[in-house]
Amino acid sequence: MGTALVYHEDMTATRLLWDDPECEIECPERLTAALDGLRQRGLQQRCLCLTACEASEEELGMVHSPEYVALVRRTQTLDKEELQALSKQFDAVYFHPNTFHCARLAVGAALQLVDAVLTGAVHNGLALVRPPGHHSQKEAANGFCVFNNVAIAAKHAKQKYGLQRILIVDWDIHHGQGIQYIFDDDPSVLYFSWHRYEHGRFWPFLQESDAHAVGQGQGQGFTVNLPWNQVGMGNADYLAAFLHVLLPLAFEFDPELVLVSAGFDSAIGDPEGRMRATPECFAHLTQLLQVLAGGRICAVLEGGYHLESLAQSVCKMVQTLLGDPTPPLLGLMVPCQSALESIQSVQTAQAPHWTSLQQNVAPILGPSTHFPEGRSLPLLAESPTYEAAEAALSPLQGELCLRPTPPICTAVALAVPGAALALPPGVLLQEESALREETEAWARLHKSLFQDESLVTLGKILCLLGGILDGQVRNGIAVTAALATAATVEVIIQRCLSHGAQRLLCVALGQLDRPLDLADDGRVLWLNIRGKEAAVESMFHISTPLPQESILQLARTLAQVLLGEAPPSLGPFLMASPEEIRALRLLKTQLEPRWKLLQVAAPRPGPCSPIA
Ligand code: X5A
Ligand code: ZN
Repeated sequence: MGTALVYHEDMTATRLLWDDPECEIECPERLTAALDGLRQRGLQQRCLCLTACEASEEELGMVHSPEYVALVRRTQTLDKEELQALSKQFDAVYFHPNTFHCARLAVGAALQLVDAVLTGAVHNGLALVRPPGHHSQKEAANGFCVFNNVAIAAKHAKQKYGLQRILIVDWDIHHGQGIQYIFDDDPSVLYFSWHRYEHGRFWPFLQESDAHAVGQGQGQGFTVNLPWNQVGMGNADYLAAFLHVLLPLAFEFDPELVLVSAGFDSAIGDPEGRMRATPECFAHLTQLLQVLAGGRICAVLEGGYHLESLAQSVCKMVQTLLGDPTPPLLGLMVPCQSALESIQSVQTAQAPHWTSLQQNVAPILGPSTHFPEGRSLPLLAESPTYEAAEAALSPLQGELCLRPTPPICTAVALAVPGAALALPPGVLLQEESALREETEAWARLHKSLFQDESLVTLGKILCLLGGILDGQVRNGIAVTAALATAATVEVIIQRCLSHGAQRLLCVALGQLDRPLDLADDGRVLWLNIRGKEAAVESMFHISTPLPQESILQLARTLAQVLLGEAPPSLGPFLMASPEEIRALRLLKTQLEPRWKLLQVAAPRPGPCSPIA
């Protein structure tokens, strides 16, 4: 069992009892919609389902004051008018006679999930809870939140398991100011939050939600705020934030556990967020986090108010936690100007605290940078609707999303007897070969290089490739004699293209020349990691320096990761050498005009604009 799902149906037992347009969106149907979605797609059945238990008052006490806990406990016996009067004392909160029970279940669910992951019962998991938690503070309910589920879970992981570094990723569209306050001066908890901000004009209207708030005292640099100053942020903007802010810091921090404040009001269709990231984006965000902390991810539901969008996003996340391949992402991967400005503001604020940001591999863009046609700017666009996004799904996209996960994960074509590669258990050893005539036909492209043994090798590889192209096998490894490698790679590429592949990424480790007659039509992106030098032959033909690591070690790690294991931690963060930094900077400068996700810095409009 790999993934836990923690839930209790009693958490649907709290709801708004009076008229309040601000609070009515936090309704019981949120949980049932998410759960029904998981059930209908057969995902719930694949999880280890745990029934939540109430957290104890002692556990609540790790974050909240006894007086506040007593206040919430007393709401159990209040009548409607008293509940309404008490609710008014807080910002965007409602109480119900069942609030105390539900809120304790929500905390309990988060704690059980942490226990399941840290005892090794599961790799990761999701707690589906109400009420949410990330706005809640030591002595205050706030923004539909009563107890701070994720903050208590982090304290629990520190106290009970002695963890020293916990990463909290808050992708809810609101700022989890409650979590920020609780860990403000604590360097053992790195809190990352992005949120709709609009220069302070969006709820909860706090100065301390801006990028300059980085934590206090020892905790400086361990609060990371990324304010979105426009609505309409999409897949490319979210990915850019992860790639250029969160992941560099996370690798440098090297967490032992990742907690996700998983709010899905940051997805398309949500009335609160008004953003446009599609549900598939959450599969990718999850996958990017899976490389951290040995894959120990505990996600806890926060917001998410468009029932269908919420259900779909939850499903995409759970599917990824279960290890299914990520679905393709919709839309051009071009971050918008406002997103780039926000990202730069965090980088500037955090640079004093993080080595990975000081390297500043990012070139500062000149004002000539333009946006390609076809990307409407969020400001000009009307609020995107969920229905419009669904309609925009191309038939191909639909087909790709529906394609079932291949029955076989990793296959190995072993052509070198006693190959040095110690194969991890669980791989399928490929015995079959492609038909002899077919193999010979492909080999004829490279007559001189395929003889006897290498022809047998090629047959095995073609068979493996066939399995992948037919959807029977998810990925594979072929171990071949060095001599035929270049020609083999070329045949593989041609075979994929003739199958109808639109885009292929070839990553070549070590000295391997790109096949000469490869059409430079953008279908093949050739990335060679080799030697010391960096070179951009074309926008689709790139060489980068090879880090000091043995190829065999890399091959073994690669095999493990292909099988779905979490990659090993990289250990203490090492500053790249000046040589490597120079090489990477060169690559970025040259590649950026074509590859927009490399952009990290927005042109700064200043008093002295550069003269052309
Ligand atoms: C958990 C969460 C939002 C509160 C919005 C109040 N709270 N306008 O999404
Ligand atoms: Zn929210």
